[in-house]
Amino acid sequence: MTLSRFKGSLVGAVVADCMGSLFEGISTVSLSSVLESAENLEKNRQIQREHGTRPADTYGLRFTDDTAMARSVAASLLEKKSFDAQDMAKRFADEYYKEPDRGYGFNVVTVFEGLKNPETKDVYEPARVQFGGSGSYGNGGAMRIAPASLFAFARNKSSELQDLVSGVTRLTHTNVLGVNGAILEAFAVDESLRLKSEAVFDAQTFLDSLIEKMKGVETEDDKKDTNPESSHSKKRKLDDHPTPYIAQLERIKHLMLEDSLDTKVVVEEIGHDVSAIGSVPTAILAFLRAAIKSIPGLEGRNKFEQTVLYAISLGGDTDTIATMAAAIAGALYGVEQIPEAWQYYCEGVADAETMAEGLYKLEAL
Ligand code: F2R
Ligand code: MG
Ligand code: MG
Ligand code: MG
Repeated sequence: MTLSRFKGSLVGAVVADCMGSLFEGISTVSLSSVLESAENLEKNRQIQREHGTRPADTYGLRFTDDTAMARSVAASLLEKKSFDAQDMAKRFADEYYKEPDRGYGFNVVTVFEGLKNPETKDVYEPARVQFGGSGSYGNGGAMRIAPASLFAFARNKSSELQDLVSGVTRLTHTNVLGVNGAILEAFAVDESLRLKSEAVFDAQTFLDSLIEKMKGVETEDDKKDTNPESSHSKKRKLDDHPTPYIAQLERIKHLMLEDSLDTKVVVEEIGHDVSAIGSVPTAILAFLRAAIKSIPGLEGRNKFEQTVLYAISLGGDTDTIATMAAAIAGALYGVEQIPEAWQYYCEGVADAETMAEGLYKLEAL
């Protein structure tokens, strides 16, 4: 296991969040517009290198809530060298109050208010009472979870990853769909790290391993409450499905192999919204599709670049789907595949590298 793959995961997640944020909330996104935004960064970087100046029209891309929260997860795990719910909850809330304009989910801010309230004794309470007690099923747990996979991997504690992820996620998201989405994303990053090299990657095996692991997760808690009014999951008839994430992964098994795959089909069958069930599987599909096929229009781009650009082109919750896909892809391909221009113009890259280094250096227990 190389340091490059730890950096690939965290730096990858940051650049994908920054680049994806330009399209967040746009339902139909053309691949050419995504490509153009990447080419702009690359051209500007070229000019900047040649002339030693920053072109006037060049802006730096800001990271969003996805990265803000991932940084808190990493910082807390690094400082405490174990999971400390109080410390992590405090970091989430402090970070939000320091920079509330990072594009947070509309309801999760109520959790931060609860966490700031001195009357709150149990840090899990504010999240538990969200949405009339059913808890959030948003993708805010999954979008920030990659550092937990790296932490568990470095500590040689991957057997405890599920519990760690559940603890980190339930600080803001207690709905079973929110929690299990974060667990699936964390498993996917772990699975990537575990591969000896890109050369031995097999999409079918990767997916089968995730399905096997999710069987242990979803069959345990299939009777727990999910919100019956969820329009996101109703669309895909997943509300009464006993194992909704496994159902999504089974769909991906077929979709990833299609000769040509229409974005509309991906959106209808898998989703691209802010729910975890409608975005974590989408991120996994983007990673797998780019790994096994050359994405039309992206020929000549490496696998990491194809993953990110394709993920953004699926539209909807683009920053989050891209950041989750990139965390998985970067953990396999390494930081060398992330274009220098992307790293140069995206905020938070240097910190992501430092955090990846810190996690990598943690001693195995
Ligand atoms: N919020 C956004 N994007 C929109 C605004 C961004 C724009 N750039 C701006 O600055 O204004 N993006 C971020 O939010 C997503 C993660 O959200 P998270 O952390 O899961 O938040 P929340 O509020 O808990 O859930 C999101 C929404 O899902 C629906 N929902 C969740 N659980 C529900 C339940 N049990 N019943 C009914 N609805 C439920 C609600 O609509 C929530 O508001 C990421 O995309 C991140 O990038
Ligand atoms: Mg498209
Ligand atoms: Mg965001
Ligand atoms: Mg988002």
